[in-house]
Amino acid sequence: MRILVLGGDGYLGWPTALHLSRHGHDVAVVDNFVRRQYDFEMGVDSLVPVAALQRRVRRWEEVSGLRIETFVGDLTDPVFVQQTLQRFAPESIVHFAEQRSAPYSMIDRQHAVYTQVNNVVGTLNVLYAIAEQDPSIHLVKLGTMGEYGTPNIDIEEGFLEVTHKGRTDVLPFPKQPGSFYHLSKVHDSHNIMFACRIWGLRATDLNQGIVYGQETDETSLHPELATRFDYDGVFGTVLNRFCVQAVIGHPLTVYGTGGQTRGMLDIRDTLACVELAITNPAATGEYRVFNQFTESFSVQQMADMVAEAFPARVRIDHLDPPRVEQQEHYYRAAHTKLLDLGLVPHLLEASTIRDLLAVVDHHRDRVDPEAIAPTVDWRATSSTLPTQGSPLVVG
Ligand code: NAD
Ligand code: USQ
Repeated sequence: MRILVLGGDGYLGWPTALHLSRHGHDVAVVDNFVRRQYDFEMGVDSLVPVAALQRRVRRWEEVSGLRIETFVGDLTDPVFVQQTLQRFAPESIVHFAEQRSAPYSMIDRQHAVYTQVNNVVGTLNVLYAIAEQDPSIHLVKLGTMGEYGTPNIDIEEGFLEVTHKGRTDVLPFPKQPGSFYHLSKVHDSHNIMFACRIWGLRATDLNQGIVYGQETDETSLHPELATRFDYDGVFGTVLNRFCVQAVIGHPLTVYGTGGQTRGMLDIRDTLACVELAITNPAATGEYRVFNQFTESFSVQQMADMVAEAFPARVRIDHLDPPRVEQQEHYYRAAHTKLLDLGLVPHLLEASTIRDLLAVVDHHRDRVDPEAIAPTVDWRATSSTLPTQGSPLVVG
């Protein structure tokens, strides 16, 4: 299949592109490198060094004999999006290309607006380009489990049967997201569902949980095929951060009580899930939702697991919570649709954490301990207006 991977220079997009290429698909990647620019803006860096995209692609051709085409540009530019679809003529598009950090979106007004414009406008441009060029292209879009929030009822996969005043319907599951970033995904979901309804497009919204891990079968073939690994207070995700903290002897940073429970998955399962969605496409006009995670854990459980897997003593601190979120709550979310399609999950075991600790240990000299503390406060409402020379010159 011809597959266009949007955001193919990122943490998940790059290993997904390699995986699909190795599995016989014709792959091209799109990126505008804005993720690398956020690092410059924040003064942080990926723990694992990442080669330039052009270099990665050359190395992949050398190692595998397979070509990956690259398109450099911004999805918020509709001409670029249309031309890219015309040139590559994909059968499937996997869309990872969004600003994906909740804390980044909560820095101030400017970052909230940037996040929503980048994500919502980029996705709209993709929908229009598909509708105008070839409505049979299957869009596989990365959403998030955080769209649902933490309701006091079981979370279903996208839709809920509701009986109200004697009448019954199947409606989108209520959304209670916890950041302007997570809200951007809700807006995307509504736009995609609407486009499927009015133009007969077909799309799969992958409501993904938090990903952990760094190595995949393909990225481990050469150091220049490695994917990024974020551990800083803005882009680092919880389990990856705890592994870095353990290795450098920093107390694990549990926010509040640590009762926050989230769906999690191994990076290798992200690749498998995306491939399953592509090879079992949605029908014409169908908008479907898969909950893409394999297990759920509380933040405290994750901290305990890392502490147990680490050979030396690990201190666990409970920080004043920087986010506004429920700390003790009910959490049970359905996630059967990908299993039904054949997903065989990599579950989180002590050996998985030890493998991740080994990756971190290999790069421990690159850790900047000053990047670890959380710096973004959900309650602050700074709304500085853009000035000339504003640090946010993205997109
Ligand atoms: P990432 O930031 O590492 O990768 C995203 C890539 O998209 C980057 O390379 C960035 O440069 C590119 N990009 C962003 N805006 C763009 C634009 N306007 N035009 C072109 N390229 C653009 O993020 P990731 O961790 O790989 O996440 C990928 C997707 O998966 C995101 O949509 C994210 O919301 C979703 N997701 C991630 C996780 C996770 O734990 N990492 C969990 C659930 C969902
Ligand atoms: N947390 C801590 N300590 C830390 C870091 C995080 O206690 O040092 C807590 C947070 O308060 C939160 C939970 O851990 O309760 C998860 O935080 P996170 O930063 O790992 O994940 P989140 O902000 O939800 O975002 C990440 C990705 C995002 C994706 C989302 C999936 O960055 O792109 O959409 O996971 S989900 O959580 O299912 O919405």
